[in-house]
This record gives sequence, structure tokens and C-alpha cells, in this order.
Amino acid sequence: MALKQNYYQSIAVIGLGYVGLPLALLADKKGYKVYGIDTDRDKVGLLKKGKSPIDDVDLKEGLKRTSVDFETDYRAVEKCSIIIVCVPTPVHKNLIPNLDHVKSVCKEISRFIVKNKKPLLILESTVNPGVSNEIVIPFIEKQARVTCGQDFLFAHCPERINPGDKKWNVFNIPRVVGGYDDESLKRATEFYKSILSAQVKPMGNLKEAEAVKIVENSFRDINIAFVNELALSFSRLGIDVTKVIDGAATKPFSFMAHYPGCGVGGHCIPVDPYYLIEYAKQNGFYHDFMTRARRVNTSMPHFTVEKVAEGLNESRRVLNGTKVAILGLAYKAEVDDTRESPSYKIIDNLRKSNALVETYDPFVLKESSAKSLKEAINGAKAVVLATGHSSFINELTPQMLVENAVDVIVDGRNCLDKEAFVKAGINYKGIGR
Ligand code: SAJ
Repeated sequence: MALKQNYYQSIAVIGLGYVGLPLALLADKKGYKVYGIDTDRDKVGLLKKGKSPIDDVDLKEGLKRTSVDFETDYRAVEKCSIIIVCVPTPVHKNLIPNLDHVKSVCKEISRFIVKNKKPLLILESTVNPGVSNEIVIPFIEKQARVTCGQDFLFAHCPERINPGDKKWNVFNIPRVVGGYDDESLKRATEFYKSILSAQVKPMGNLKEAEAVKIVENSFRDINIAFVNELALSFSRLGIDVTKVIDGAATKPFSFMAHYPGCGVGGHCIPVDPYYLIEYAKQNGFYHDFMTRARRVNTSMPHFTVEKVAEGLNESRRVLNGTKVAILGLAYKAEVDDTRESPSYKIIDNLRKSNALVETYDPFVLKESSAKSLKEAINGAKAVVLATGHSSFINELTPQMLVENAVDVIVDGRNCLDKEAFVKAGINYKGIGR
């Protein structure tokens, strides 16, 4: 236990969300003295009682036997040799990166940087290339009247947590690390190697490390846009795009399957590309291809509503005054996170056509208008499956729709048994099939 007391074994994790909390628990388990700091009093109050603010089995388990000190006060920072920032970096409505959380945390940290102890500050939040060198480091230097590389060290290790993933977690996901200088890189690489089982890859500088995360998530956004555009095209060609993708996926190399859907949500994929698009624009380059991909993905909610209108029209109904049930508010299956969820864009589009919208998501009950699947579809003439929760796939049967006189099912995640619904006389509309 003596190990936990000294400065070099003490670390602070700032921001106790789905990134910071697992990291704090892991570092504690690996023998560090960990101070978990968050400004959300309710969240810290729960954590102090060993309760997880996030609905995650591993976190609930880990909290039962952790010795992390959960605080709202930043003072603990002065006892720590490593300070890790894990706060959200969304984009503003105009798609400009929003560094407000990062700056407010760095302002607090700056109050407690102890010059002659040369602490290492690690930024895990996703930022575009250039943010560390051009914004965060100068900000801290000005706030605390210190010099990076002399009074404190700085590194960037982009987070890679995948919410809801049962296989990949904070312990076994490989990481990349960039440093302000060689000493920063060495210290940061040593730290991550001391807590992770996975590869820790040192990068050439901070910008390279920042670019890795943006590139990996933009890669995913572009690939989803590709299959979404195929869905728009194949809808007109009478080709089932999911069958074609499955066929292409039999190629054991040079192909990675992605699938079309009613939209791209979450706080990473639809957001991260704008970081690079914006920074490149400031430096004279316009990412036409990445911007086009974003435009395809953001058009999918509208396409989904067109499918609802098309299906109702085939029953001689109009959207105006017709009840439509939206199943799923979360941005992806088996999570309760609704950030950037396409469901809300579908709901807005439907309401603009004066449809009567009922919503239900068992993971997001507080925002659902209906409290059960049956209540949601009762009286609806069209149902949209916007999130592929397994409970919907298991409980939403053709018989249920026939009994409720539902005319149309729009399968926004292509996850239902199309043939079964067609056979039962339900007007099935998929996304590209
Ligand atoms: N989506 C599609 N088609 C696909 C895959 C996803 O429409 O083929 C949609 C989802 O429905 C969702 C959105 O895109 O609305 C994002 O889905 P996601 O599976 O990418 O989930 P995220 O946002 O949790 O992405 C995370 C990311 N992890 C990090 O940023 C650390 C991402 O890098 C991972 O690739 C992704 O998990 C993953 O692979 O699961």
C-alpha cells in the first residue's frame, strides 16, 4: 500500500464519464493512487457510494472494490504526477469544434500545477490536429505562468472506448501516444504500458496522435456513407443492398463490411470528421469528400421519413394526422446514449408533416412518450424501427402489427425478418432493401 502514497504513483483523472471512469478504476487496480475528479456533484455523490452513473456491468463491479478518491475539488491535482483529461469535445451547432469543456478543466488544473514537480498532463479527449500545440498548451502556460517542457509535460492519447462493446475495453484496446517532447512521450508511454495489456504505439508528435483518432473515425463515417449511398441507389434498382454487402464481405481481404441505416449518431462518428474539415479549412484545404460523406449520412433520416410517407401513401393515407411509432431513441443498439441520434431528426421531420409521433425506447424511458412497445404501436398506422435493440427484434412480430392494424414497418436498421412481415401482409420498407 506504501506504493500508493508517493507523488509519482499518484494520478488524477478529470472527467468521470464512459472514458474517464474505466481509466480511473483500471489505474487504481494497477496500484496507482487515483483521484477521480468531476464537477458533477450528483455523479461524484453516486460514485462515493460505489454506484455507477453509467449502466455498465463492468463499471458496477469495479466500483465495488475500488479505492479511487472521487472528488469535485481540483485541489488533489497538486498531489499528482500525472493528470489525465477525459472530457467531451462536441461540436457547436455550426459544426465548429467546441473546446469549452477542455478549456474550463485546464483553467482549474492550472491553479494547481506545482512547477518544480513537472507534472505530466495527458489529454484523452478527441481533438483535431493542432489543438494541443496551438490552443491547450499555450492556454495552460498563460493561465499558470509556466513553460511546457520545463515546468510541466504534455501528451495526447486519444480515447478509444467503444460503449457497449463486450470484447474491447480500456485494458485491452491498443493506444497511440504523442508527446510535446521526448520526455513527455517517454513518461506517457511508460504510464500506459504500466496499466494496459495492449500495444502502446508512440507517435512522432502531438499532431500525429491527434490525427490518428480523427482519421479512424472519419474512415468509419465515409464507409457508412458509401453503403448509405448504395442504399439510396439500390432502392431504385430493386437490389437488396444488405445481401450485396454480405456477398462482398466473403472477400477475405480489402473489404470491410458496413451497413446502411436511418442515420449515423453518437458523439464520435458524426462529430469527429468536422474537427479535421474545420482545421484543414483554416489552413487552406477543403475536404470535399469527407464533407460529401457527412451530407449523405445526415440525409438518411429524411430518406427514412420519405419511406414512411411512401408506405402510408400506398395505403391511401397521408402523414398529416396519422400516428407513427418511433421505436428507438438511442443512437445504437443496447446503449442508452441519445447524443446525435438520428431518431430525433426523424421525429422532427415527421412532426413537420403533422404526423402524430409516439416514441418508445426501453433504454431511454425518461424521454419515451410510451412506456411499452404495445402502447407505442397501439393506434399507429406506421412503425419505424430506428434503433436495433435486440428486444425490438425479438418482440416486434408481424402478428403484433397485424393485430394493431399497422400498415407500414420502416426497418431503419435492416434488422427485421423482411420476408415474415411481407408474408403477413405488412408493407415492409428497409433502407436499401
Ligand atoms: N452505423 C451505421 N452503419 C454501420 C455502423 C454504424 O449506420 O455499419 C451507425 C450506428 O447505428 C450509429 C453510428 O453509426 O448510429 C455510430 O455507430 P458506431 O458503431 O461507430 O458506434 P460509436 O459511435 O460508439 O463508435 C465507436 C467509436 N469508438 C471510438 O471512437 C473510440 C468508433 O471508432 C468505433 O469504430 C465504433 O465504436 C465501433 O467500431 O463499434
